[in-house]
Amino acid sequence: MSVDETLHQVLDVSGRAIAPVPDVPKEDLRRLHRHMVSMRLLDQRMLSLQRQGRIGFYGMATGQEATVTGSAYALRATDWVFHALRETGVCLWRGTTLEEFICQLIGNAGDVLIGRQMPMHFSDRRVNSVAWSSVIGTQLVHAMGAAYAAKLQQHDTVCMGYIGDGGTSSPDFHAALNFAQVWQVPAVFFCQNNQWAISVPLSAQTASSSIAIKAAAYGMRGVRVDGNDLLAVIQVTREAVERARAGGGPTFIESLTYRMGGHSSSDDPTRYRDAAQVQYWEERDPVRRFETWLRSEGLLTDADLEQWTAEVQDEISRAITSAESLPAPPIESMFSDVYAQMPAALADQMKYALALGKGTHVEGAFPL
Ligand SMILES: Cc1ncc(C[n+]2csc(CCOP(=O)(O)OP(=O)(O)O)c2C)c(N)n1
Repeated sequence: MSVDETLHQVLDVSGRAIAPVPDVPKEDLRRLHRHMVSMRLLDQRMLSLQRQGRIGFYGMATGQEATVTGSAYALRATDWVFHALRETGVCLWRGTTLEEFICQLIGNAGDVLIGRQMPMHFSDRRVNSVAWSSVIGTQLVHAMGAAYAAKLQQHDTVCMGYIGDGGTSSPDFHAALNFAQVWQVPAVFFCQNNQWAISVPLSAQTASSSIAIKAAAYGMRGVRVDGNDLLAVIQVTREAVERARAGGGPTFIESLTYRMGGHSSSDDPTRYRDAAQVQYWEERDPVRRFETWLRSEGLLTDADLEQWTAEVQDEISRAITSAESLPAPPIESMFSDVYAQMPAALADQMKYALALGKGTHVEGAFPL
């Protein structure tokens, strides 16, 4: 199976089409742009909440809006997503609401994960997004396993596993790609190469000529796309997804992009990288590039942008207000979802915890 290390592009850096544009309905093109705008605004607002101490932790996808949105667009609602820190935008595209997302950042009663995950470790079963771990790379093994199950059960489901460039140095990356190709499972492995793994640059991550070339070691098809070019990402991901769905086996996609902000709200990237590099990528901004093309096609006006920005800011404000008004998850939720029938000892502990939660002293509770 071949690896194509050419960087696939549909738009050049200035937003001019240099290759055939994939078939996407006009209304979707506008929706895709609005989604990228909302991802960017959401990042700004959430980072500000974190700085005010209203949420504990946040991970931005600023600069990566096209790679996230374009890859999400290529999937069907019935497909499964195995993502990590930078792909919450995939869930939002698939129907998670802003309020649900913010509730997870707070870990309150409106959190679909009932406060059991770190902030930003979002997943949502209603949009087929699977729970993930901070341990980078593990989600690819899960994607591969679910894809294997889909194959055995003859579902026409595709499983999309996301990973970062740093994650490609993990043993799980190797295990997932190797098994997936040997068993020809309907998976797509999508690497957002944002060129930094916290403070480790790509040059210290791998000596390979690209990330895509790593597919060759597994006999897998590998492709490389300009991740700041929304249309190219849609095209390349769509091909891979449809190929997997048709029984043609997995694909490994390297989507070249750049992490404009810090690794997370706990990081200060000015301590380890050059302002000139950031400036270089600022000039390749994915949102502006797509916007320029939309305008040239007569699909976007200043008035649209103004309206969307105002609408999204308002949606975020309302979601924050509503999320912050909710209480903590109920105490019972600490005990649920473990056993089909709660064992007596656990039921006892729940009783004590409930009483303690109400401030009632319980004789003999939790002898320490
Ligand atoms: C197995 C493992 N090793 C190290 C870490 C610490 N760690 C957390 S995020 C991260 C960098 C991840 O970089 P990358 O995979 O490129 O994804 P990005 O955060 O850039 O999207 C590291 C090393 C971890 N969580 N898991």
